[in-house]
Amino acid sequence: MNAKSRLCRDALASLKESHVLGRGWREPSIGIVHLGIGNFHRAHEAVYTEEAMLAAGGDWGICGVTLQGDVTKRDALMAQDGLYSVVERGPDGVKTTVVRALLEVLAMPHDRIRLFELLANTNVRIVSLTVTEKGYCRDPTSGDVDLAHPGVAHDLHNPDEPGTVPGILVAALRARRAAGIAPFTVLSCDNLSHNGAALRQVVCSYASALDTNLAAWIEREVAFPSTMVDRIVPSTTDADRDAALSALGLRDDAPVPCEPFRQWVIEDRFPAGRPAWDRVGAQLVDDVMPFELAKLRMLNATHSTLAYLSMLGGFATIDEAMSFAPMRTLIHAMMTHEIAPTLTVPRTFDLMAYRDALLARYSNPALKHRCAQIAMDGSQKIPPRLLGTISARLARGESIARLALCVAAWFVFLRGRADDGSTFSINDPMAARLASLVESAGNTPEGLIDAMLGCREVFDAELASSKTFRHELIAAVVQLNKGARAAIEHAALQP
Ligand code: CS2
Repeated sequence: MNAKSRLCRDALASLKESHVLGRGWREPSIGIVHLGIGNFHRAHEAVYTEEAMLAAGGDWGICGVTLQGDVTKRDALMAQDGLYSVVERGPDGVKTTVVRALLEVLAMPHDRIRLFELLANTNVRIVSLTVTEKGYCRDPTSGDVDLAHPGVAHDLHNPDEPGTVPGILVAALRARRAAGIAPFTVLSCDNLSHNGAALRQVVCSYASALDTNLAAWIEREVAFPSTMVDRIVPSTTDADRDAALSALGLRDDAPVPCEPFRQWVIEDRFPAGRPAWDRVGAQLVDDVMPFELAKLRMLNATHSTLAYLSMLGGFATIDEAMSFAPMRTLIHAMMTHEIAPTLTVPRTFDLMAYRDALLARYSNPALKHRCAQIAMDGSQKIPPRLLGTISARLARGESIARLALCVAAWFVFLRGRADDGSTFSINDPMAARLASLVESAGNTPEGLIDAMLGCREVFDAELASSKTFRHELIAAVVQLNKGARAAIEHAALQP
């Protein structure tokens, strides 16, 4: 088969054993519908699920759905029969593996009929999601569905033609209830605290706006287990396509780069059953919270810190930023002195070892994880990653200087200009609102801080009124105005 042949199911038999997750693959039927068919899902849940089927069978094939209206990803994957490569890039080299669990890809709104056909199918027992924080259409203050969200408003007026996550889930659950079919389990795999409960509240509050009896049924009958998901998965580049071609001898237009590390902690509540994820390394637990908080606060908060300081200081990738010694010192100290002390974890969970593993993962020179990718959606990421930690530290009168530096770096980042004068656009669902706040703030640190702290979608009134928080933010902006690298060096020298 010539090198330009496309990856396809007919070519699977020609692949080397090292390029598949295991022999004895039996094509399953679809048991999972996944909303948000981004790179993360394809390198995480899809891999665990294929391995679980290889280990213990089961019809847990995946239908992935993109909600963005763009058919490019659907067409690229369907041209390969849903197949794609996971290109693991570690310090010891590259490992390319073809994943077979993704059987079908749909694009909303084009494929709505097919989607709801599947969601009504009794063999579909799990609907999972990786739609990022902004996909939940949440009111940041109440946690209910944001009724002012244009997509939500549309769906409430057109409940049979939904396009949002709550709209789709409620329409599908309503149809199953009407048909007397047991509900599917709704499995959030996003970086949100209490992600299952958060999604449940959004879905039930949306359903209440349509039909309080339906909302009560969902509340009573539908499981929304929480999870903690972890794998660093950058966006796909041509280098990944080249790696897949050279490894497989087949063209793969949609490979997924990732690190070797992965972790999945899942609340074990699946009334309709689940794949044998516990057989392939996932941890099935009663309480995900300790793992979820540790990951959000230790990994995601330091990721955002690295991203915003790097966007200002001119580091393109996480590993490049970590090669700047004061940055490594800052991140190490942030986890050790300001984040880890706020966490309560099982005795077997060594937070300092977790910290050191994160520093090594960030320093992986093979991954080239772009800071700009992590810097996206700050209005959605800053609250769950940093503000709970800051509030906890303030309540105990403990220092927050490093945490405040990250928040201040996000504020300065919103000006859209790096220290070297280069400019960048702000990719955030609240970009227009944030831009107007920054513009109205003037040039003083106090003006910027007060304008941003007034943004109730991000800062609740109690935290915004903290004199200590405001003082630390102003001090951080004063340092950042001397240059991000200087601010990092200054922070690295603090005890
Ligand atoms: C990153 C996360 O892009 C980001 O915001 O912090 O995607 C991070 O790579 C994952 O949560 C790691 O598990």
